[in-house]
Amino acid sequence: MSDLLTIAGKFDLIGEAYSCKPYGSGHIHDTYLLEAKDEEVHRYILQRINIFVFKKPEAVQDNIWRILSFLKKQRSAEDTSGIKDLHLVETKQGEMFFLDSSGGYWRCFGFIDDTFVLENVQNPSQAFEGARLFGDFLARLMDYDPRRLHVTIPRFMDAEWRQEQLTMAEFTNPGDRLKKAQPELKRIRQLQKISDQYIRMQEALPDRVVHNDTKINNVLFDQGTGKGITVIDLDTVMTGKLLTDFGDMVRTFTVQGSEDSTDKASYTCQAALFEGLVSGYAEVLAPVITEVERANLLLGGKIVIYMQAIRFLADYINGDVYYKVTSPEQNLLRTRNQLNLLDSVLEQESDLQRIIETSFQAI
Ligand code: ADP
Ligand code: GN1
Ligand code: MG
Repeated sequence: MSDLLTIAGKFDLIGEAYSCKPYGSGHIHDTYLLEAKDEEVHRYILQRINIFVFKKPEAVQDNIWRILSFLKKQRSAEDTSGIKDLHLVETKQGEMFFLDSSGGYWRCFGFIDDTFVLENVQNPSQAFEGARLFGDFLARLMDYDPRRLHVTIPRFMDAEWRQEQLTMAEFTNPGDRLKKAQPELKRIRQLQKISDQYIRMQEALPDRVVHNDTKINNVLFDQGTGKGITVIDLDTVMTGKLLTDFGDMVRTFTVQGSEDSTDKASYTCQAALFEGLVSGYAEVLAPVITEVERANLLLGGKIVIYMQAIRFLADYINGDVYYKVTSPEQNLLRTRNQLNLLDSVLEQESDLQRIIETSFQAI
């Protein structure tokens, strides 16, 4: 704790830091809730950036700073949306991160009070709200020149690259887990056509500044109104395609169980939640989405779930080097859940496509 408080003291906080405890359930960084006080308590999020995942943490922080500055300038005084953007807290030296003596990169954000995070969507209106928020984020960044952003993880949403990574894992088999992964590898091979289809058509999709991690627990909801108010986790904001932002919402907004669920039935696509999601996205993006994007939204869902199955399986075979795990077969279970979800999307494909058509027509 005292080390954490020493690190906290490097940032330009209001008051004196007195408490710092692990917080949240993200898979990537070490996240802490930091409290400081003068006459009152001030809360912050302190994070140690995962430098195995983000090889250039300076670039990550530079991107976040650029994006937040742009959003701040763009928001007019009359804005009544209730949407709040993250606030990056500088170090006392005016830097965007603190580098400790053992090479750890630390950063700090203002804690957005009176909010809650969902690990699962419970009803269609929450799916609507989350999608409205991620749609708003994309729409507000439409005028931001994507060339000004660093690439924080190369080929992040590149289906070919994800397949190559799985092949490399199979080839090297460093965790000696290949045998156990055979049924999942077989199913992934059978689903290869999803990737072929996406790769063929992605050239027709416009490049946009996208969030790239539109998972439900990267949205903060207002405790009073239940409305989505802040998009967090901006590390992967880069040039990309709208389809994969939509797709990660299909992956995380339409299921009732967690990625680690042992109840297979809870990890299937619920049409009512999907409808909420699509309506929220359509509400903000219908005026700007291109015809080819709209027509292929569902393919976005399929490719992201497919890539996520590959990513969890490659990490399982590699010996759990990327995602945080608490048990040895967790990444294999996560893979199975993704494949189960993908099967359920494929089974309901025509119904889901109809929902997309009607939701966009209604706007
Ligand atoms: P990871 O990349 O590991 O997912 P996140 O940046 O998403 O890290 O943060 C992890 C969790 O911390 C989030 O799911 C959320 O619960 C919480 N969190 C992060 N930033 C804030 C913030 N500014 N205010 C309130 N909660 C936050
Ligand atoms: C990670 O950081 P977090 O937990 O929001 C991952 C996403 C995956 C997700 C799977 C930088 O997201 O790409 O989709 O886990 N983030 C990174 O749950 O790899
Ligand atoms: Mg997160």
